[in-house]
Amino acid sequence: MKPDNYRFATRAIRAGQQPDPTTGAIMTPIYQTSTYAQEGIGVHKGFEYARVSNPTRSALEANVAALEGADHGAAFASGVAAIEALAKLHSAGDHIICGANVYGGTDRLFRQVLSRLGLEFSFVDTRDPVAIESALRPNTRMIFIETPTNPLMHVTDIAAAAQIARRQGARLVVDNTFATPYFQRPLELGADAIVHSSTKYLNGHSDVVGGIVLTSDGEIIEGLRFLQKSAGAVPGPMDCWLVLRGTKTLHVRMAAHDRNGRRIAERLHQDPRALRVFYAGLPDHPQHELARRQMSGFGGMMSIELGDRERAERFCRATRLFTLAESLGGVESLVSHPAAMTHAAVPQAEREAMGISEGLVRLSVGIEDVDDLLNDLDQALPKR
Ligand code: P1T
Repeated sequence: MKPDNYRFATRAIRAGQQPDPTTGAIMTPIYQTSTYAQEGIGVHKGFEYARVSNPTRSALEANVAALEGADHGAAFASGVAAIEALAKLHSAGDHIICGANVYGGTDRLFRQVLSRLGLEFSFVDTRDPVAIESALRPNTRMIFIETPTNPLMHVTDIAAAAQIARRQGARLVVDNTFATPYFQRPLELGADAIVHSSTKYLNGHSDVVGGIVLTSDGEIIEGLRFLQKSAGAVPGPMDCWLVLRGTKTLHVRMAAHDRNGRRIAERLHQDPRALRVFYAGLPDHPQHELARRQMSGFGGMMSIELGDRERAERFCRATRLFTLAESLGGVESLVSHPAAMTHAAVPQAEREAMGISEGLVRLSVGIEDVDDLLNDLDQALPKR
């Protein structure tokens, strides 16, 4: 199929997948093989060794590329492996601007691993395009943003960041894990590449760790394919197959996450026990208008400020449906404490300065019955 001719739901279910040429199997087989027979030296069917390529992985890459409106996809063994590969397109002495608030593991990778290898990083509040502009150096090669951010739901103007990147001759990379292509398509706003932790909404069932990069830039995809082959952080075929099964219902799940997310954010917003609710869909979110412009929905991620660690702990102990766990984006609802869990690796001063406090808890609203979720939050919120 030519995916461009179809709308989102059709692409989610069909793009990248043809009936298996040998059997007619409708579902892409799990090509659980490490290697492929060759007819003669250098004569093969396009597959030589599974680190380099695998048909199940190729199907997933084509599927998610079609959802993001990209020409190419490159799948990795985890979200952070995908982000590492993007950074490794660059060399010692190159400078990368990273959003001040990103997933704690991204922050740790940049600060504690890649800085040691000579890449230079600046962490900048990318909500303000002027701050991005001021952080530019002659050697700036990449601007890396998350929007909305984990866990504070900060929103960056993707089109404005893309213009700055273009003027500089740098690449804009957007981590689109929270919004997914169902609600936000950064390439259409000028980004050069998109990265996902496919562990989250793309897979949607909390049974895989994976990452994927989508791009229409020939140089970027060539570099990523070289890194898949040379550094080898590739996903196994079973995991690719599970994500491919997940993307078939992405549109259905995201619409349900969004419905539940809006209801819950609105209810929490009216509840004095939640001191602040961070959700881009609330009219009092400082960047609500921008979020409405560049996103078509707000999904199921939000954070709430409960005041102090003791209240946060009481809340996390008291929820019955919202399970205390790392990760997000599955059909089941989860709660987490960013300061102690997902963002523990971020230097404490920076964490506190941006508002990842000891009283902050993050909700990944699932697609259970919303009244059950509302009741669970109501019984768990600590009295003031
Ligand atoms: O966990 P992994 O698949 O390696 O993905 C890393 C990652 C990248 N980008 C964003 C926005 C993320 O949220 C994550 C992973 N986040 C969690 C595990 C979490 O609980 O926030």
